[in-house]
Amino acid sequence: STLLNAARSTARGAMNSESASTPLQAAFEAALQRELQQRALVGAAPGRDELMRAAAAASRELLARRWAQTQAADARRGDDAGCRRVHYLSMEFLMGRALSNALAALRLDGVLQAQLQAQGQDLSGVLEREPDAALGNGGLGRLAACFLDSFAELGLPSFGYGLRYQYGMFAQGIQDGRQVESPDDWLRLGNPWELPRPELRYRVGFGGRVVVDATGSRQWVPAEVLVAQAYDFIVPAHHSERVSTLRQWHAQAAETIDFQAFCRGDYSHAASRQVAADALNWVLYPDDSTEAGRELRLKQEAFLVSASLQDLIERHLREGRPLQTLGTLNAIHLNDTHPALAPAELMRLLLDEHGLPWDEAWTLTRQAVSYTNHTLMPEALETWPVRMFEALLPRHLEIIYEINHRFLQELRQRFPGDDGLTARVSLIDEGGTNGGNYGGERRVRMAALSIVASHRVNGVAALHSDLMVQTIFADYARIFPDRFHNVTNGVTPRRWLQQANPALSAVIDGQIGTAWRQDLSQLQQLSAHAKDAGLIASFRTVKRANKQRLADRIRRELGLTVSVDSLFDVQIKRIHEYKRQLLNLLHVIARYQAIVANPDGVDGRGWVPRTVVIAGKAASAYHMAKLIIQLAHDIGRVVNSDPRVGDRLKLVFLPNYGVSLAETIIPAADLSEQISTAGTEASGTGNMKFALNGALTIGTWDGANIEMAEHMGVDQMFVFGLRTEAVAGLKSLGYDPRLYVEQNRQLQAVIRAIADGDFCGGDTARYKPLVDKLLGADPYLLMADFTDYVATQLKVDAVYRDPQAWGEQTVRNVAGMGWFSSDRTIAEYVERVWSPASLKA
Ligand code: NBG
Repeated sequence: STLLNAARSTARGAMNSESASTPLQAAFEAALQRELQQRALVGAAPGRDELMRAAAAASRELLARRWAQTQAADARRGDDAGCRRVHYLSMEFLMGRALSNALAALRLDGVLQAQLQAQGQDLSGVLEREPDAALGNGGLGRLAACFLDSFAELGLPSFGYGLRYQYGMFAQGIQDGRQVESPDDWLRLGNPWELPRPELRYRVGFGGRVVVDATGSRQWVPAEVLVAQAYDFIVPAHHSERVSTLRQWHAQAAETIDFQAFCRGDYSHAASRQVAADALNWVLYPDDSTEAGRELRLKQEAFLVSASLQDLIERHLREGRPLQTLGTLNAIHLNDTHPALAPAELMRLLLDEHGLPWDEAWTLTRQAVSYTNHTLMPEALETWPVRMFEALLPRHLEIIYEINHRFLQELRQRFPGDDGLTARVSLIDEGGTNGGNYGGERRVRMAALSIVASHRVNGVAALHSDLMVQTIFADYARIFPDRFHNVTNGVTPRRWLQQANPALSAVIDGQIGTAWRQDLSQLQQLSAHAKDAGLIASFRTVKRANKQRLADRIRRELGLTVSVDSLFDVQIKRIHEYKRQLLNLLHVIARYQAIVANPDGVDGRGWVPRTVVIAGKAASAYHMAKLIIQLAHDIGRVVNSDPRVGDRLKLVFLPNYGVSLAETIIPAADLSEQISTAGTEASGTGNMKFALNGALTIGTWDGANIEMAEHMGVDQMFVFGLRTEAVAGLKSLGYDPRLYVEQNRQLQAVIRAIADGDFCGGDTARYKPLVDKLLGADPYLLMADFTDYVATQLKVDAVYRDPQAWGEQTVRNVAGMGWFSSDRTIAEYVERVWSPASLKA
């Protein structure tokens, strides 16, 4: 793509002048000294926390200059730059740590390391003091963070827009094998990365009523007004001096104190507005793929949308551009439906604040807005009660009604007599049919609003995009055939290979040079060397060191010793029934029983030793998911202490999964578990990170696993299980899980062990809900896929026994991952969704 090429040639220029980085180093050293002095710590021995914050502040200072340059360059860019300025609206950005990324981008890691050595500290110990910015739940939020990295790398004029949550994703503790949640107070010591922007403030209203004046024009008079204040989080490019911006909104009361009440001594009343505003900043809703049906959540969404769009319009006008070019020069992207109020708010601003007529406002809105869907789970499709809109967003509701009226009117002309269609696609669910359990309440369908108001809608992997138009959005796809596209997800190679796995990166550099860091497709060159014993040996040496690091951590945290000679078999992601961590556990039990019955292996060749590692959080109200975590702990306790088993099998649950933990686990994995029921995982991005780090995948024909298999060669992956059509076919025939259990004695023994409480001292009640569900409905077809899964695990063992074969396959996996860079993903978004040309198509 032109954008990719342009970015790469700028970077070549920047990289050639490597010696010019000396002033940068000097500036960094000076800034670091100043920071330490300001903390009055020079002379005394500063602790690792102070060093971390001083280093962060010093790098931020350098990045702030790049920020100013980037902004100035974007403001000067011509209207025909070939790309619109992108505004990526997301309720989640799962950034993780920033310091090591900033240092790598500035090429200052060595400088800091030297400085720290002088203080008797090591770099990694200091880097680890930084708390994760965990302002997201899982894949959707981490994808947004990878996109910011690629925005910078590709030099795309852009803003990420999000909320500055006081508490991010909860911290997961384990007590007696059960998940306990505690708040994640990540801002406790401040955030060295953010630049407060006190001059950027916008008013956001809630409640009140709509008044009509003598001319018939409508104005919203909100009952409550909050102020959104901006904080900028800077994300650096690695191969140029560009940075991208994540602008996060913080809510404040318009008048923070009721002074009359204060003077009366009524302090709680005096503070009440501030308290109400703070509720919006409070917490990230910790739900993944489920609807968070709370008024506060709707207010958070409206707040994000309104502040971001006011900021966009302000900038557009400040740059001297007429409102009429708003849509051709700006893209507003909805990361799932959470910011789906954007089209309604944009219409309101254009109609009520800027006086545009409806048709013109609608054209601009449709040009600007695009939407990515991230899940097919019907229960995750956001809808809000009309009643809640009436109370909080009365003017937005009027606008949504009007959009709907015009949309349905057009439909009645195009498809006369098809009342079923209009009821199905209406922006308003009249009878609460969505999910069926809302007691007949009328609701606004946010996905419908997103589709109708967008010029582009996309899914996140080929299969998902196909299923999207065949299932949940089939009616809309018939109505708007040109609107739907696919853009397969990707991950940033900077964080997920270069930083997470410096040793493997060095091996790759040695084989093919360093260009892959910027152009991941270069990895393809490795396939010519896949049989090279020297390369395979280097891959293995690196893997072993990474496994040792993880083993050390497991011993430190859990007091458990695992062997680095064992195959590290890893599943890390949110705990969800469709992701089937339970299927993984069933295999662990089956293997355990087989080891006990045949300690020397079924064929007398012994067992390939395995360490099964699981990590992930369960939504706090998701009972089944929490039960799965508990089962993993119960099984682990029994298996790990059984002297008959020894190193042949260990089961480890690492608590408090997050970005930083993933950066340690992924480089150490031999096997990546991507085992969702076919047709349920929209894409997955963990699957990509593992393969990029030389783990082989055992996986279903689902999400982006399919495209990975196509790129590396399907023989390079361990594929098992029913495919999407077979899943659908089985369900439509009336799936009976018991039939599968009856046919498989191994499966019977596994289920019996759980039901009899073999792992929890004979407590037969504990896992009854879980067993009942498996034998009753088993909606994710674990029973149907069990046999093939276990057989495929044996194939994994067979290849692992042959180090040359395994090694060759790991090289081919890495070589095949070049396409899965988020740089490629963003280049495709530019071409298909955000380019001015996409408006003409
Ligand atoms: C998730 C999907 C993943 C996908 C990410 C990023 C939601 C709603 N969806 O499969 O489950 O990789 O989005 O697209 O979190």
